[in-house]
Amino acid sequence: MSFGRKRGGSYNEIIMAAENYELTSDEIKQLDEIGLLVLENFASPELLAELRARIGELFAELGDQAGSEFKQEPDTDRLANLVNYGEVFERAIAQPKLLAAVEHVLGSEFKLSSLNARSARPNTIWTQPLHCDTGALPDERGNKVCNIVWMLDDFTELNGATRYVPGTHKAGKLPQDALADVSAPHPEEKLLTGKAGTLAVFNAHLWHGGTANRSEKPRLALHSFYCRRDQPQQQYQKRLLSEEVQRLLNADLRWLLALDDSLNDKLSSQFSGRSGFMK
Ligand SMILES: O=C(O)CCC(=O)C(=O)O
Repeated sequence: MSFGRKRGGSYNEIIMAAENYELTSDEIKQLDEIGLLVLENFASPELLAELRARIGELFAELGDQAGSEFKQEPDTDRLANLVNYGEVFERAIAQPKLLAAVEHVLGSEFKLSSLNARSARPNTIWTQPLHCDTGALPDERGNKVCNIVWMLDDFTELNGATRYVPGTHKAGKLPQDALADVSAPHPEEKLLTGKAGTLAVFNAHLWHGGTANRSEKPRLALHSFYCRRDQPQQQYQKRLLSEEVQRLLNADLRWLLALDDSLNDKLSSQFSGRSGFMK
């Protein structure tokens, strides 16, 4: 890894801290071969409680406006643009071990693309189509997108756990171009189940999607989504974060959010807003 060099005139401590978290060979193997790395008990009970409490407050406070910075999804409650809504989210996006995993997927030139919460409503039949995030395929420079799914509730066989098709991050094709029905079960799909506090780092070219929540309770996840710096952010942070929030961010978070990055301004002002499956 090539951390510790100067970026835009200042050392980037976020990235330097990530360098201290070498992934194990088994973790690298999971990311490279399956396309996903599961980190059990990653979020401490305190962090989990803080995230859940703030997200609960935001759903209540924002009401119909919840998630309005992005797109609507059937049978699902969503929040978008979460860096705008509390310091706990700044901590979530800058966890060194997670950034080390993101760096493994994307290389050292990455940024936050968006931070969303997604709650699959109970007793519903909506299944997300298999998709790659933002509909992106890797190019000659490598992977473009990496998503981290934070289980803020247990993910079970019944309550809408995420499905994925191992190895498809290397398929070089989007599921909609390869499958007759992207909403149908895939013969090789696996279900990502686990306890609240477990995280899964996805090479987001992996074919994946949320399943129907057939349980009696909502199923909540946080998605911290990163992309290569030469790609548009899914949510253009400079436009969406309030002036006050931007003023309080340190240089490292400003780098991670690409707030002082003219290439990002060019890309994200024109091309942000893409989803892998929502119009
Ligand atoms: O929340 C999940 O289970 C995964 C959601 C997902 O893949 C998405 O919204 O793009």
